[in-house]
Order: sequence, then C-alpha cells, then structure tokens
Amino acid sequence: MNKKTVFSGIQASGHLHLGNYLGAIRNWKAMQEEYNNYFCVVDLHTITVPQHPAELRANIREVAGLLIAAGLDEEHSVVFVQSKVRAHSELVWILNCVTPMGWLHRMTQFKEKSEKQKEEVSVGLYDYPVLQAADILLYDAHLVPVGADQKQHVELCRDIAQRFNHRYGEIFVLPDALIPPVGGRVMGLINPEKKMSKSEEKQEDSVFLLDTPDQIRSKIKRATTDSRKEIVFDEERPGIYNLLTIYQLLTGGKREQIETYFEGKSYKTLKEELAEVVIESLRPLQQKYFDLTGDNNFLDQILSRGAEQAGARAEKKLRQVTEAMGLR
Ligand code: ATP
Ligand code: LTN
Repeated sequence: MNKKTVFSGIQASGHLHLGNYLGAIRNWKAMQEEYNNYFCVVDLHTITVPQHPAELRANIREVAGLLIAAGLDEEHSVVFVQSKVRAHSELVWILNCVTPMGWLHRMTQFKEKSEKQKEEVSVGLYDYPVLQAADILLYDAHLVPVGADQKQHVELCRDIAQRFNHRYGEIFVLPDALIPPVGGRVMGLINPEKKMSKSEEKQEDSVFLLDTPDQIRSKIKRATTDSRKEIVFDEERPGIYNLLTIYQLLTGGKREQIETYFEGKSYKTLKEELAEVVIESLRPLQQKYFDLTGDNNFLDQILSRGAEQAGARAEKKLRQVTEAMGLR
C-alpha cells in the first residue's frame, strides 16, 4: 500500500504540556494508522540553547516515554531520538550550503528566542530551521503535523527543498504543514497572550502532562480570567477563551453546547469542571507512562529499533543527495 509519510519532532527542552499534547501529539496518534510515521525527539535542536547534561538526558527519556504512553505504537510509527541518526547532522551541513542567510533572518522564532538570550545566542539557534528542514527532507515526508508556531519553519523547509531540487534535480519531496483548526495554539494560563511553552520559566503557566491532580486544580484555579461574567467563546477575552478551548478539545463538545451548559454559571465552576476534565483526560496517559517507565529496558528497545529503522531510511536519502551533488 502506498501510504504517505508523516514526520514531526518535539524538543526535550522540559516537561511536556497540554499545548504539546493538544496541538501536536494527540493528533499524531489520531492519524498514525493512515500514514507511515516518523516521530523524533529532537535533542540536537534542544541543545541550540544551553542545557544541563543530566537534565537533558532525563528529558529525552521523559519525552520519548510520553510519546509511547500517548499511544504512538511501533506498528504504525517509528519513534526515535534525533542524535542517534547521524544523517541529520550531515544533511544539515549540505542544506546550509544552499540556504541563503536572508531566509533565516526572517524567522520569527529566532527573533523571539534570541531576544531572551542576547549575546549568548549560538550559531546553532540561528541554524535551527535548517536542521528542521533536514529532519523532514530525510524521510520524504509529505505532511508535517505541528502547532501553529511551526508554520513558518515548514514553509522554509519547502523553500529549501525547492531550491535544492532546482539545482540538482527532483530529489526532495515538498512537505506541507498540517495545523489543527482548533488547538494549534494553546495559550499560557497566567499569560494568555503568549503560547504555553516548555521553556517558560513560570511553572504555573503550563499544565504539564505529568502534573498531579492537585497541581492541575491549583494551576487552573489561578488561571488569569477577566472582570466579566459570561462564559462564551470570545477571542477578545483570551483567558476565558483559552480555558473554554481546552475544555472543548478534551470533551469533544460543540461550542454552542458548551456555552449553553455554562450559562449562568460562575468562572469558579468553569475552572473546577475544567480541572476535573483535564485530570481524567490525562489519567490513562499518566498510568501508561508510569507502567512503561517502570521497565527501563522497554523504552530503550523501542528507541533502539526506532533509530535503526529511521537510520536505514535516512542513509538511503543521504546517498541520493550526495550523489546528485557530486560528492559520491
Ligand atoms: P520550547 O518552549 O522549548 O520552544 P515548546 O513547548 O514550544 O518548546 P516544542 O517541542 O518546540 O515545544 O514543540 C513540539 C510540538 O508542540 C510542535 O508541533 C509545536 O508546534 C507544538 N506546540 C508547542 N507549544 C504549543 C502550544 N502552546 N499550543 C499548541 N501546540 C504547541
Ligand atoms: N521546531 C519544532 C521541532 C522540530 C520539528 C522538526 C517539527 C524539529 N524538527 C521536524 C516538525 C518537523 C518545534 O516544535 N519547536
């Protein structure tokens, strides 16, 4: 059967949160049977900002474990760690040599992240989107399911592929980003003007997938709202809009039904009910995570088979690329 290929990546830059789940991982699971899938813990992207070695090692395992616990299975999906497949590091260099600097200057994520770091900014952070392009192009991925913040990076990948193909022949598949219509940008609880993010310093801003029920209740209770009363989907009121959107995504309800259900109820009730919905939605995932990480070998074996499978496919592509360029 000629299934299309899906590739997506996730950083090991901290604990996974509801934004990662609703904007990305949950959709990866929902579509895995329809495609050939590669899901990658992108540790080489993670080191574009300084990481503590022991923490990085632990985060890589936590992220990989959560991907498996969320339901990605070996029958449909190859789950692996980026640094274990050397072809990523080799292709990024090659792509660096066909990517104009000007294209990278326009990347909004670089502008945001480098503002925070000032003179600490690494060449790696600047080059981050080219490494992302290498990830995607190595597997001939047609589709890249991501949150809304990654749209620009996938478009850049397409541009790089096109430029390469123009110079050396039809080597790369041009990928499309797949962004969920709702949930592509889950906002912070404390600051609903900014997206929920792993590397945000304020822990109260995010619901982490491994938070305890009490942590979840307390974070949602303290979420920023407004001085109004009506519980309706109104984008002008980002706090309430975000809480309702999370509720909608986890219950699968329609917006009008949800508004009717909460009519005349207080923000306090909304928060209490949302907290219980989040707790119950995460319970099976947490249970599975603790079961599978109880057996250290289990995860190692999945990742090692994943790296082997991904490596074989990536090497084949790299051979095609180097041949076309006269490096072989
Ligand atoms: P960092 O804060 O370190 O940049 P991150 O939380 O943005 O990390 P990534 O590993 O960069 O997470 O992203 C993994 C996937 O989750 C990507 O597809 C990304 O678009 C998606 N994602 C991240 N944050 C959100 C969010 N708040 N809402 C929806 N999707 C998100
Ligand atoms: N930049 C992405 C992570 C990422 C990725 C990829 C996503 C690295 N390589 C390839 C899709 C395809 C992010 O989520 N911040």
